[in-house]
Amino acid sequence: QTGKKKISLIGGGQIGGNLALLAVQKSLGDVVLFDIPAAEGLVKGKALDINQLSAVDGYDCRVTGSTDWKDVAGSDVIIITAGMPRKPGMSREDLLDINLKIMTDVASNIKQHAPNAFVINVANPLDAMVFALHKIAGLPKHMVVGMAGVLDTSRFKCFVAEALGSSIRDVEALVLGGHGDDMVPLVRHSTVGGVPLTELIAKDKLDAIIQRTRTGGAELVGLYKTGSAYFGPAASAIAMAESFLQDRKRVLPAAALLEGQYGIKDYFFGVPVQIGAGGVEKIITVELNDGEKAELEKSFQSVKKTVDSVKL
Ligand code: A3D
Repeated sequence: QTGKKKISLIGGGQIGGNLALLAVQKSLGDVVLFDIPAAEGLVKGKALDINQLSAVDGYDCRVTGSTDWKDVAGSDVIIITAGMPRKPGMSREDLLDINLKIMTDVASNIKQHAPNAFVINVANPLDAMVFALHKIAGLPKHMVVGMAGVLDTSRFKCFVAEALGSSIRDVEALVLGGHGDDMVPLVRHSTVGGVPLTELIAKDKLDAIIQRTRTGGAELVGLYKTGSAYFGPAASAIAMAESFLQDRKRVLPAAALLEGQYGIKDYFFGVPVQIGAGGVEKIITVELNDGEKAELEKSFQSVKKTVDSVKL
């Protein structure tokens, strides 16, 4: 036992390995990289590799590869990436059956071994998996959240910065809704250096950026062919973990349990939330116009359809 925070990563695949590296590089805490026994060599190998890399730049946090849930006990943060990624031609919903089985195993073990952790889910289909996680693990609603919005927003910001040739640091954007192709990039609430996006980019160009953002995941699946994005998803989940561990109170888009906000009740859905030491400390409501409301409703209906098919 050390005085450092403890971060457990459930799933030591593509995203899991990058999460471990980023957590160490940002000195967030000691890391347990957990996977099933068949992947013991993979997680022990990644742990050893990262611990050796630590000497180069002098990182003080350590990674342990493990297949024993006992090692996850006492975690401050858990990030779940256990589950199959998409292959070309697959939708996120095609992963539901297989990933729900995995989530059932993972969530019951979290309930048993680390019920006090702040848990961030990354596995797809995102909004249904975080719903199942919350139900099965029985965690308080403010301690469970799904990562999608930070990644979707960063894709949008990346395309905007590219189109304008401007620094990505000055792009502020908001993407609401489910993690699917009908997510809702809110152009009206997006700015570059405080200037509304609508004044900087022509409508047809903006529409193309919105469409590319919506299908951003599939674009990467098409390029990689054997799996889905991993650098972006890892960095995005780490931003959320960091805000919790360091009580930064950042306002980030994430899938949180809604209880009437945006007219939605008892579903996890992507909205701006404040993440601090208390977990999801606030859910922020944005005034939407009729067009935006209609788009959000369409996105919600897609999420609802998948979630309602989940039998627990
Ligand atoms: P991959 O590299 O296959 O890693 C998944 C790991 O999970 C593998 O090492 C498996 O052995 C492990 N695993 C399977 N079952 C269990 C279990 N019961 N307990 C512990 N570990 C287990 O996939 P990846 O890292 O590329 O992607 C992981 C998940 O993230 C997939 O479901 C993707 O669809 C999803 N993903 C989500 C986003 C979002 O923005 C929400 C983006 C990209 C990928």
